[in-house]
Amino acid sequence: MSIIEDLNARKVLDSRGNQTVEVDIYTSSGAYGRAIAPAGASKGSHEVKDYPIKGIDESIRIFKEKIGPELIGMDVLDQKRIDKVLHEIDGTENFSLIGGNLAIAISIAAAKAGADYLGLPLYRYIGGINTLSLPVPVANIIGGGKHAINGTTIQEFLVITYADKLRNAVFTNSEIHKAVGKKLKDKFPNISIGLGDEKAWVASLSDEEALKILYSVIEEFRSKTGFKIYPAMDFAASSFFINGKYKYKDKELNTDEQIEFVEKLVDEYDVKYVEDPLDENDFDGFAKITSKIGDKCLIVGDDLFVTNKERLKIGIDSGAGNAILLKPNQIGTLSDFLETVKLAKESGYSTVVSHRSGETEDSALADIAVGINGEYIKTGTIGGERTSKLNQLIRIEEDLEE
Ligand code: 2PG
Ligand code: MG
Repeated sequence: MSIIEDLNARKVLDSRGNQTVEVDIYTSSGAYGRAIAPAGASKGSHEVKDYPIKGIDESIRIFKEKIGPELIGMDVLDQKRIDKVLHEIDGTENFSLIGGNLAIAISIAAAKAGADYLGLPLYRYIGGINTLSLPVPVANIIGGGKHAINGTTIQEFLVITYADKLRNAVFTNSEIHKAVGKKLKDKFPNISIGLGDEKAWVASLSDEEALKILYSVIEEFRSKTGFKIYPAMDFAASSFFINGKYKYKDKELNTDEQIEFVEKLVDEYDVKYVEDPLDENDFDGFAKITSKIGDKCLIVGDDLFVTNKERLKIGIDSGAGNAILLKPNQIGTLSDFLETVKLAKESGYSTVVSHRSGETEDSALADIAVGINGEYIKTGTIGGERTSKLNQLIRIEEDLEE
């Protein structure tokens, strides 16, 4: 047992300069855990609420008055009970009273304190002796949507590198990021090329132009490295699904046309991963696209499933998607997160643990991805808030090799 003796919650900054919650937990045995919540920009409407209507200050106030005192005396090793108490104090379906970001910061801080008490790294605490594999990094290279003004309509153009070692995949992805940046600067010599929220390149490109440039660089790196490298895309389609149509800068598509467009891109550019290609409420559309191209491509539900077990069940029953994006703060506690992971695995869905567009130096996501034997991790390519996770993965790889 390691009893919570003291805890604290404070406001700190995320990578966009927005305020977010950090929680510290101290136990009587001297164990300690700290966690910071990230923040989304293209949030799914079915996610838990990140903050109460009155905002982050209200979360902190409730923490100081109610949650903190309630958690003192509890055993940090009893993760389920701690997470249950958070639900009980909140009393809503979606953490709208206390805020999911406060809940997840407490939940992960407790797990870190538990790991510290046992003298284990967090990934080992979560995964035990069943920690067997490392996730394949999915790296954002060109972006737009809600992560960058004047970028592409599709939110993310990413790469998946299957290398001999995780660190070689991470290093290759960062070289691809540089090479794409150079191509863009050569293409637009008189315009400055910027970076979006996730440090992906932002340029005035059509979606297909972006994919074409990415693919040409991938082809170079395939022959240079001998690794299997593929393009991936997060459409975040709900963000441009307006009045029943998918609105691109140059065209408007109905659902069937959108499915055809996705299929065409998948075939022409060897795309192996497509996230949220359709609106977040369109389970039927997801089932249709999965039956058409799910044999050759991951169809990943992010806003569709929002890491929620009940929504994943609907997907499983209807054949919607074959992979799930897993973001701890979409669901609010580590216990809920782990239940969704369990269901995904039992149902043969691929697992992709993911960062948010607003991130922090907290590297717990890397440990969580390894702890659950996640197949993929989507956590950006460059930028300190992204490399904190990638560098932690490199350390874990070294640990597992010893
Ligand atoms: C996504 C995420 C992360 P956000 O849509 O997958 O890339 O974006 O955190 O803004 O929801
Ligand atoms: Mg997404």
